[in-house]
Amino acid sequence: AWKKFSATEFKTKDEFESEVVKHIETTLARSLFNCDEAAAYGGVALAFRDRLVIEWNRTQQRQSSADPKRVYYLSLEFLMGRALDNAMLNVGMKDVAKEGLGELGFRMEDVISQERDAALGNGGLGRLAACFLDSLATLNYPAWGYALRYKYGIFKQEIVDGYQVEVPDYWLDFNPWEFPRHDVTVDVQFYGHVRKYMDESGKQISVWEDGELVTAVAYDAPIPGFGTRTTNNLRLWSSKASHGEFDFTKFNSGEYEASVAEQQRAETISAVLYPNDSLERGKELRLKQQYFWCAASLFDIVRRFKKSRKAWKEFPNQVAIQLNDTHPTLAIPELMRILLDQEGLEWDEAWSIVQKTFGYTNHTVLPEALEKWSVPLVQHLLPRHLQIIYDINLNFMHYVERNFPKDREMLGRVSIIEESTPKMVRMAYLAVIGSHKVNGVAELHSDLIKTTIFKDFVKIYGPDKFTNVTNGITPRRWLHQANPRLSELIASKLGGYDFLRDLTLLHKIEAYVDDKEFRKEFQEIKYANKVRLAKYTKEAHGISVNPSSLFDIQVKRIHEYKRQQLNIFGVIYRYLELKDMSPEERKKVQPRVSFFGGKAAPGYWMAKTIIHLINQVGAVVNNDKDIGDLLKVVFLEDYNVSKAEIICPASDISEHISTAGTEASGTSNMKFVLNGGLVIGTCDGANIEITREIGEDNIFLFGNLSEDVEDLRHAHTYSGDFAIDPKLERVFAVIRAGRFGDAAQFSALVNSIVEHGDYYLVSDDFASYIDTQKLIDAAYKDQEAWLTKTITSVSRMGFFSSDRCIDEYAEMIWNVEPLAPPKQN
Ligand code: DL6
Repeated sequence: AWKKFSATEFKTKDEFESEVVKHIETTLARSLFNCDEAAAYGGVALAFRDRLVIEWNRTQQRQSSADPKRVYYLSLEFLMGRALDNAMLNVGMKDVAKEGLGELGFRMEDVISQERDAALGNGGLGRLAACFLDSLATLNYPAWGYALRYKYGIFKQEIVDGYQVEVPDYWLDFNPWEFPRHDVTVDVQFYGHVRKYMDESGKQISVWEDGELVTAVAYDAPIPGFGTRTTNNLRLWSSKASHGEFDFTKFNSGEYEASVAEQQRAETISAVLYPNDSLERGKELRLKQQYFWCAASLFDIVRRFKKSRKAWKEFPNQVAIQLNDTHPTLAIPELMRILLDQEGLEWDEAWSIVQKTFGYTNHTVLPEALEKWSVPLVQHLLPRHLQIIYDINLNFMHYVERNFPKDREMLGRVSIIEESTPKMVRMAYLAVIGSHKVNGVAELHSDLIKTTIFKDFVKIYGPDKFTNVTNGITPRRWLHQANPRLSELIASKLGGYDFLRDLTLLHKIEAYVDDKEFRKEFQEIKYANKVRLAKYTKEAHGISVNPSSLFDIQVKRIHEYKRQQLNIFGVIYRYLELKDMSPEERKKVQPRVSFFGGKAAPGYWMAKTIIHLINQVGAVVNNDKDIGDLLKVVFLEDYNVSKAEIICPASDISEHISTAGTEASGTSNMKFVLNGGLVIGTCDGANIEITREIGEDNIFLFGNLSEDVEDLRHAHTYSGDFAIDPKLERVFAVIRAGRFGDAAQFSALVNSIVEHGDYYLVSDDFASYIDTQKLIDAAYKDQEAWLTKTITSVSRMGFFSSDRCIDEYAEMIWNVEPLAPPKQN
């Protein structure tokens, strides 16, 4: 087993049991005679929490006294999932706990499953942030995460009559992992106006006056590293009225609603996570959320820095702030405001500090996802910040004018202010200008941002400002926790669990690729994981699937660019081919289960239509007696992190089939391969680097390349001879004929391809997709060769650990060093 804590471990299972019982009986005030799984979860979580808190306090004390440079990861989303299993594994005491729980009459899996997911994110961006926190702590970096404490995380998805229905997810009923810090508060200002005057020395002073104050209250959660005592902090801000609970005067005069109105208005700020993935709608509340969180976090960061009494020029040597996408970009003018208006620095000094402090990660090139805020809205909500943004822009425009005097149009192209009606603030440009490094999240993506959205900025700043950090995943959650048997098998061959801290060690298992025993065990583990998913599918959806079938899985947010529509059209085509076959021919067919899962943004009608089509196809195919087990279609409701832990280890093939050039990286591709599944994918995002690492023979690539996309789109619209692929035409014909229910419901989806230019190139890639699926069927028949591919792939996945990412950020962007805990005897 991995080395355990020496200071805080449970010495025996009896000690563990007695602490669990103590918490059940005292903290939770439950009788042991009436102790259900929920109470058992509470007792175990609190017992482990006690362990974490000791190391958490020590880590904070250690960091305070050493006062090293710290990293602050500002992310509006942290898709954490469940905490208990992770805490047990990182602390290294799960075995003891399992035994102890058994004696108390509970199964560990049942207790773990009582915990609600902390689902404070939409998808890849938020889950990446959660993996990064795990790696930062594991690698002993002094780091804090900052986000909002949403009362409601991403909605729960229910499927009713084949349609997605959104249900609020109130996750805070019982959350033993958070600690309210009622003494750590920040008053955040909105609205009002700016008064300017000259002081005696002739310096212009700006004062942001009046407006409205809302109080941010800190809630902290411990983030334990794996195999280390470092336990970092995730600080979430909750909003409340700054003038107390409610207005007694109004209450006394019978104005009951008005008496709590201010409180409600304030609490609304941190109430709900916006459920849009890759789309910004420009709503005032969203801008309020962003500023509220940036202002509270920066106040906190500056307060910590000021304790050291260092000069301001030392700030970038003590503080690295990473902007996870443009959502925290207001932190740039906010730090300027603090330095100029509150600390009295001159512009140039303040700006130099700001640029050295921030780094910006871009996660998308999709135009609809690039944030812009209307100037009148920013003026109304944050009048002083708008002035600062205009000043930043003015200086930048002068710089560009001086350096590119011949390219007059460049000014308009790169200006932070878009000259539209109304004028808009381009947040990505502000983020680029205010940061010293800008990174993309996979090689192709990092190249694309330099040739598309930030092309001019590469000319202005030179290429060195732009860099790449290919995404990664934490092997602790996505191998050790999700697939304990595989983790154990690997450990048995490598002589321990060191590979969980250095994933490149995985390469050593390639030596076992021909080892009979190893192969057998590896195959059995995959089968057991498929049985686990089959069991879940039966329990949750009443659908029986045969674990010997090829499990084909696509789980991610539903979006046209991710092309779940290509997948389901392919499934329909497969179904039609099966129907055409004689019973004899069918006997030769490789049985397959197509699993889908993912949420659609509530306002994204096309994505919801795709979900509906998948469910309608499932209803027909799964009940067709001719087909039986040859094809099943399952939509896994309410896909989330804890379900992903069951789903990812169970794939034979997973689908990462975005239109080339649209998926910045993808991270579930990494999770599936690490767990012994192969990939069908386009040459997009991290698929390309996965191919480089595992070898072309071990991945099924298809479709057009990103460099061809623009020409194809152009041809669809202008060449006049855009013809739908005949196989796809056949699929459309049966949809139109009502084979999957009322055709009218799917006409917009079909027409987006047939009549509206097929922006996502579904038709262009369809034939190559179908052919590649056939190759997969054939390859799967040779189970031995398939197994060799999967083992080889796992052994070559070392590059995709989020630990590697964090070391790259630390070296190339943050310039921070780990602060390891002292060794214990
Ligand atoms: O970088 C994490 C993740 C990538 O793996 C996905 O490819 C990308 O789509 C996602 N981006 C977003 C964009 N949201 N915004 N803004 O979620 O980031």
